[in-house]
Amino acid sequence: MMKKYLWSFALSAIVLAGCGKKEELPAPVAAPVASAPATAPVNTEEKVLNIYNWADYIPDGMIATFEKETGIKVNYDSFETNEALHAKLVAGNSGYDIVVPGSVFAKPQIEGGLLQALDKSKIPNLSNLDTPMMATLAKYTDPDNKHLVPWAWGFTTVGINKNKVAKALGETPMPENAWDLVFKPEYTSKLKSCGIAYLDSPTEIIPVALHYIGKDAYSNDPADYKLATDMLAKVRKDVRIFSSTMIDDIAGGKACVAIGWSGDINLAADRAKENQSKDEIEAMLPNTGALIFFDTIAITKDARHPNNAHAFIDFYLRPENAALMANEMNYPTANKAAMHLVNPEIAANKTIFVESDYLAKMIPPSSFSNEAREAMANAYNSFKKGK
Ligand code: SPD
Repeated sequence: MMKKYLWSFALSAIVLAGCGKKEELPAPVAAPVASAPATAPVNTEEKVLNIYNWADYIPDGMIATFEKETGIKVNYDSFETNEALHAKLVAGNSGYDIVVPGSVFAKPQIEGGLLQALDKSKIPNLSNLDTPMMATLAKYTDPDNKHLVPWAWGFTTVGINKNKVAKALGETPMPENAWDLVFKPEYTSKLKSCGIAYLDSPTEIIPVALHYIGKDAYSNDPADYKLATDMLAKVRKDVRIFSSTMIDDIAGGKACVAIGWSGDINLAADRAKENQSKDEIEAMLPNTGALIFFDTIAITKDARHPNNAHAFIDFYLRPENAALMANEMNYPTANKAAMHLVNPEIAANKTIFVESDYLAKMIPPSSFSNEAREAMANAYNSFKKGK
């Protein structure tokens, strides 16, 4: 228990440190209103809730439990990239009440008025969240925690099928830096035979490429994107797949190495075991660090069912539901009250709940200006087309 507390505090400290602050104690988070009014207002909304979340991010049965308990019918759709969600929000009238942007995009979405402030009196379970993590989110993404509640966090890294990679590399030993496997021609030229997959998103690939070449992963300078794509161009011919479905790509044998998300790579590992495959799949901890992300629940500005949305957020923040997400989806939760319900096997997995020594090497999330994202998309598209 104590170890887990230290872990969450360490994450907050790392994120603060990465943002140029030294050992500063997190600002206290405003206490959520925990008690319901004497007479709770009646929810007169139609009993519908439209949710748009990342693929493979919710345990089976969680929606059915919510529907049974509340009588609210949930329409649940999924997306694969922050860009896809962002485009829907910018276009307006998405029809979604709840969305789950990565914090990199949530910040400009808040600033652009695309998300509404939460009514904290309707979310008493906010008090279950880890205070230092909420302070971090407040400081760098969502001042006063007005709009966002963490769904989960994780990191972008390299996932491998160990046996296939070893076979394809032959005499060449594994590199010290796992990013070499996807960015260095010496390795990609060998691994192309068993399949290299990249996430299909400018804001996923350019930041890890920037980090690899020693630049700020969250640089807003288009000149840095040019340096990143110059590096990427050298391995472009070796990349077989651009997709955000690394679970299928790796577990299904289409790729032996992928740039992907920690939890999804661990899900691919679980799937291989379920299928009694000999393949051993592993989320790597590159010695130069990996990129941390936070995915956050928010209510859209034009949500037609905001009361139902608040009810779902409060439901998700129950310790048993947050723990179920961690246990089944392999992503750490920011719900401190859920930590004692996380399976020991998941809590002990160092590629899910990474140790504080490795956390110190990780790159904390930040965000990009709208102009930078546009420049990044252009650079990425040229790279992808091989131009
Ligand atoms: N299967 C759920 C994947 C969630 C990934 N979110 C990643 C955001 C990183 N930029």
